[in-house]
Amino acid sequence: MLFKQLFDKESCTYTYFIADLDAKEAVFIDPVDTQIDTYLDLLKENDLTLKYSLETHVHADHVTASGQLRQKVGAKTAVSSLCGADSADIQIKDGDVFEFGKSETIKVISTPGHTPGSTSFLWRDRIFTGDALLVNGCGRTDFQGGSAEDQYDSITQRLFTLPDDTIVYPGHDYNGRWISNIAQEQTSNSRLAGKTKAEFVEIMENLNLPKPKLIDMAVPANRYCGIDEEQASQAAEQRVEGSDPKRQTSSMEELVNQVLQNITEIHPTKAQDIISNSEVVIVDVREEHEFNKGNIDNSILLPRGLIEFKINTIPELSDKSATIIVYCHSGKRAALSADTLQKMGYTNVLSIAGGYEAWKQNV
Ligand SMILES: N[C@@H](CCC(=O)N[C@@H](CS)C(=O)NCC(=O)O)C(=O)O
Ligand SMILES: [Fe+2]
Repeated sequence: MLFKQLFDKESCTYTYFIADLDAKEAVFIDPVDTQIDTYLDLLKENDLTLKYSLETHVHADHVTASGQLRQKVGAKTAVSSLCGADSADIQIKDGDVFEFGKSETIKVISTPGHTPGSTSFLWRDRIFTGDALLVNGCGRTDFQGGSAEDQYDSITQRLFTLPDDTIVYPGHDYNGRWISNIAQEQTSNSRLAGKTKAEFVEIMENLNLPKPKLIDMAVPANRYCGIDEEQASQAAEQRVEGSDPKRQTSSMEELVNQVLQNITEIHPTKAQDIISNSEVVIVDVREEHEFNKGNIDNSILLPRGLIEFKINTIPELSDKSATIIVYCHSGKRAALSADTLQKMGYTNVLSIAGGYEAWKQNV
């Protein structure tokens, strides 16, 4: 095996590289776009095929190299289904298992808090915690739909229940530390050791950290795996069309089927009826290039993956009891968005069945 902990000095990000040198297969976790040449050299020098490029979350402080790794060496990109990064090949959910090499497995443990889609990966006796648990710290929870309460539960119930000597590999360190282990964090992490949930939340609410320098550029770019939006959207459409029955991770179709049980879909003519007769906020959750080609009158553009990031900047969405009608191209992204909005506390969300395509045919 070959295992490397790589460091990007600009963003203080750790990237992990795991390779089975006999089976010639490798995996990256959280690659950074500016380091792409190092990654390609590593693969070439060892004659390796890159099977997966995994993300612990949609990063706010750097752009991922996942999309480039997909384009250049054919890796499958993977990120939590809760991140709204529809262009990733694999929409990860808790409990998924990635297999590579002769018999290596990486198990997915959902650890929301820093962002709703934050994920940790367990490989052998090593846990890659992204920005959930850091060495003597943890990821901030004040943007991208973060939640200090969820962070506390993720760390104390999911990570601190791993064996004591599990090695912790963080997503960042700003003070030159590289690793830790579960016992050490449990006993000495200053934000968590011996702290109640309420004490933890108070600490997190008073961090007063400046915004990451690249956030306004990095979050939108990372929803497309760090590459050009149109190319990434095309890749996403191809992925949704052709599902792989042998895959151990969930497809977009499965996710949509699950959320359809929790949300309310309405026929386009019913939507038009509501729009003509009452006060509603119409939200188009497609991408900007799709919106620009035609949309429902008076709709607001809020792409699905930017909902948590941008919602506070939209005055029409400040009232959580407002009637909100969401739509996308064919109904899938709108269903997922309606579910997200409901989870954020919106109580009156409707999704147009069949999306803008059905709207055009019926209205
Ligand atoms: N100064 C850094 C800020 C980095 C930052 O806010 N990092 C996030 C992770 S994306 C965090 O959770 N930091 C935790 C901390 O600084 O305690 C930048 O501008 O990029
Ligand atoms: Fe982060």
